Amino acid sequence: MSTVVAIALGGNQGDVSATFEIAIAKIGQIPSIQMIRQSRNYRTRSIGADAGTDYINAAILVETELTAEGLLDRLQSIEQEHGRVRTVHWGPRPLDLDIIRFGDEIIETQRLMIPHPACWYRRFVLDPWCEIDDGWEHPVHRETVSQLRDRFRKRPLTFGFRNAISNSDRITIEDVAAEFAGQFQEVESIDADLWITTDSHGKPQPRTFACPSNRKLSELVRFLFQSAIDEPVPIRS
Ligand code: A4P
Ligand code: MG
Repeated sequence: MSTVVAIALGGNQGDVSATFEIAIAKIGQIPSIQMIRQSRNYRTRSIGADAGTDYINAAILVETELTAEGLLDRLQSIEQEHGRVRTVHWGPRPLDLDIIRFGDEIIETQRLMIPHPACWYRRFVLDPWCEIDDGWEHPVHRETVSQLRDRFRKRPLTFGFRNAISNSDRITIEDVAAEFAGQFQEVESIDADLWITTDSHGKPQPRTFACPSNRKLSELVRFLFQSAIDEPVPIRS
């Protein structure tokens, strides 16, 4: 049985476009993988405190007879061949290969979270993904890839905070409004484009970002907003 899989590529060290070309060729040469489509490469502003210089991001769509874990093993060995040394979380890297979708499966194990938990709000993932798989519906958020992406193109975006402001690591709506002036508007209504909450119980809700209790809220909120609004720029080849 074969499964349609979307893979996100990212990198910000070395000649990333050349690395992508080699990595994509290697993925295509795995006997149980057939390449379907490849997006353009995009230049994207680096997200994360220690993330380093600009990234290049892209996405591919493949079909495979492998299991999700089997595919992850192969992708991780390709990452390692390109000199990935895991030091800082969200740190600079020559090549990052994330499985963003594995058929319609929802997988939550120690090694794998599928669909990728950040895929629905990061423009550097959504824009390339949209080019190759726009009509696929996210099984949790119940919106297609292009619907997820298009919501973040609106200006101003509307957002709501739930419980997040009482967290000991305080970030206020005023802080966010000052930092992202003109791009966001706070609303009380449930129809906000993006919700931030510290309730991480229960199933993830559409458009809601639940901050894990072990992460620094103010930092995560900044990264979240930045990755939701930063416009990726396609690179002409
Ligand atoms: N893992 C769990 N789920 C998956 C999945 N769906 N696909 C596990 C792949 N791996 C998955 O990943 C850590 C572990 O995640 C793996 O061992 C695997 O078992 P990692 O790649 O070693 O760690 P990481 O990349 O440092 O962490 P993470 O959370 O994956 O970082 P992100 O979220 O990938 O963010 N800015 C721009 N502009 N563009 C980027 O691409 N990327 C990052 C990294 C930061 N800033 C960026 C970009
Ligand atoms: Mg990764």
